[in-house]
Amino acid sequence: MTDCIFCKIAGGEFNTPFIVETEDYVAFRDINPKADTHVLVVPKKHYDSLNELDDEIILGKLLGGVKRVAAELGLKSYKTVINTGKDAGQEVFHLHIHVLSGNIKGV
Ligand code: DGP
Repeated sequence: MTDCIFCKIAGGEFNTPFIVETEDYVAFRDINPKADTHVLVVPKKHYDSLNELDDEIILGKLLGGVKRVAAELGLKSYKTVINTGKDAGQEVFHLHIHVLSGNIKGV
């Protein structure tokens, strides 16, 4: 999607540093961190939310991405969150998994 900020980030348009990158997803730091460490794991393919995801393989890969972020950053304890829909607090309508660790304020 041309007007999607996470599509642009995942496509490398802003030279965002990636903690992990594979052919399927990228992981980068949240611009408005709600914990000492706050990373987003984002598929390269656009899905508005979990509700639109039609590929369970990619879901497994994204969770694998969470583990890889934790290993890369040495996180022993962390929370993962997927907000689905406006009423649940989703602001960016490109599926993403939050990874939060240390002084978590909530997302
Ligand atoms: P959610 O509420 O689940 O849709 O979370 C969206 C998150 O995305 C929110 O914590 C802030 C973050 N975010 C929004 N725009 C940008 C951006 O341009 N860059 C980065 N790194 N994070 C962003």
